[in-house]
Amino acid sequence: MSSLFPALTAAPAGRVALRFGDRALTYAELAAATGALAARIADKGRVAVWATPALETAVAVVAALEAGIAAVPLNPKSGEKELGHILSDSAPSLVLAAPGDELPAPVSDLARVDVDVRSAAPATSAAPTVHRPDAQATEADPALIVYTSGTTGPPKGAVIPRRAITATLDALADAWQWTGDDVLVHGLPLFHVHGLVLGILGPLRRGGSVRHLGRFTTEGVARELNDGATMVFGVPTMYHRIAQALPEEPELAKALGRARLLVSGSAALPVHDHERITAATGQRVVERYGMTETLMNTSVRSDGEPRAGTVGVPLPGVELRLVEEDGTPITSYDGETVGEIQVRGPNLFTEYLNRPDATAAAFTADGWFRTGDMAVRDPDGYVRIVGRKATDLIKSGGYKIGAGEIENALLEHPGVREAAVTGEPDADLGERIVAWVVPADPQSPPSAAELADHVAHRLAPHKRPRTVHYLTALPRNDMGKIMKRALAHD
Ligand code: MCA
Ligand code: AMP
Repeated sequence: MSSLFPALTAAPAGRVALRFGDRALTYAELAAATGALAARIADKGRVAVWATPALETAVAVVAALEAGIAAVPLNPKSGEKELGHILSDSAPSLVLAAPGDELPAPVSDLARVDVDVRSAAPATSAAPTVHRPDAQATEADPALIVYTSGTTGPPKGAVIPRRAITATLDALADAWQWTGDDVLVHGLPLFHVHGLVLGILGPLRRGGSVRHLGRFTTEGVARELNDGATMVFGVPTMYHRIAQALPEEPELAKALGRARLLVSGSAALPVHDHERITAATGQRVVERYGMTETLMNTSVRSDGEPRAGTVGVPLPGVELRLVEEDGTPITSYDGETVGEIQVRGPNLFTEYLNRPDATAAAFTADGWFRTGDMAVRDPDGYVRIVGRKATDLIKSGGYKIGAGEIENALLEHPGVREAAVTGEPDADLGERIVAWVVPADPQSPPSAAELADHVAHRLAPHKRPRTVHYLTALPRNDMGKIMKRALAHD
């Protein structure tokens, strides 16, 4: 079986693989660091990674993959409840973290291995010969377990096999003519597929470079594009911020004009933002469509016709169909008939960890994965996503957030008697989280800031409600079910 990262031994040893701020690793240095760490953890089963936006996270994940074991990336901003769930569900043997990183409970209860990014080999020497046990791993073995929200309950761990990573990255290389000459810039978090698989493992599989901004800024994007970066990956909120900044930052327009490829994903990029960016820079942003469970399914190809508002065509190796409510495949390509997207292919996850019920529900009897995304197909096969089946899934800043999870957290606040959560359109975030709360004591309701903090600290900051409405009762139907549509239109 071929290595996930042939470039670790084949790329010119002095080529820069990773750069985070003023810290960088060449391929030779990366091979030395990951080789040493892989040898240390090869018999450790499954490991957690404290996924800060830092060199150590990239080294830790590559080392785990080189060792042929699975990595569970942890959001360092997750609260105790969320981390507790992920750790008890995935049961890692240890956590990989940067030296000096303070780990909160319950992560601090795990055995810890510090990631040393400066193991041995000098920068200019050829890549060292290190025992690379991933030669033993099979394509079906788990590579990553990435936690993703559902409509209700705590997040589920999507088990992503090695095969899915190679299949998706190689299909994207074909669609985007992505090579080792590309230098990618982004500021995405490293505990989700977008930032980690596409944004770090992608360039490393190609033998190219990635420059991570630590945190996204328009200035950072402009600086890197002016200094040789060729590609940008971002969520729509980042492109919206770019579109907003363009009138005031002529340097940004020039820098974007230099890029080979601008890619947006994780949520729909509004046509207005597409148009503003194209008008100011002459560039067209390319959209691709994926999911934690499926990695990438479709993309506008860099050699194809760019079309704002579509996510392009199925990637090589991906089978995609639209189905009616009753599962009947839709055969027309008329740009009008709406159906649920179902996909099949080597890019898919294998299961939700410890959740055979949820895994079974996610697939049809003949192996198609039900995405829950609703779409139409243009006559030439371009897919347009028009909505989602579940209104209880909110996409905010590109993060998928289940309403039920936030409702449960709100109900755990002593000042809350009843709670419902909805998503509302937001120009910056796509959707913002709105909480509808019946306070336990109407005379002294908990403040909106207190409830936001409560959710941020239990779950994660991006799951906090941005708006809180106070009600005397939630609208319910005869069955006692909360009528969220009535809420949203109040
Ligand atoms: C504010 N903050 C708080 C609170 N209020 N912290 C704790 N408690 C509070 N009450 C902090 C935040 O932690 C953050 O800290 C800062 O204030 C700003 O918060 P926020 O407004 O939420 O963040 P933002 O800067 O506006 O974030 C926008 C963003 C972000 C950068 C676009 O949403 C983002 O990185 N999105 C990417 C999501 C993503 O990668 N999704 C991929 C999954 P600080 O400033 O220190 O951070 S989808 C996927 O993988 C599939 C496969 C796909 O298709 O891609
Ligand atoms: P996640 O579960 O966080 O990986 O998010 C996956 C979901 O993000 C998909 O099911 C889609 O709803 C959405 N998504 C990803 N990329 C796009 C895109 N380019 N356009 C519209 N929605 C997208």
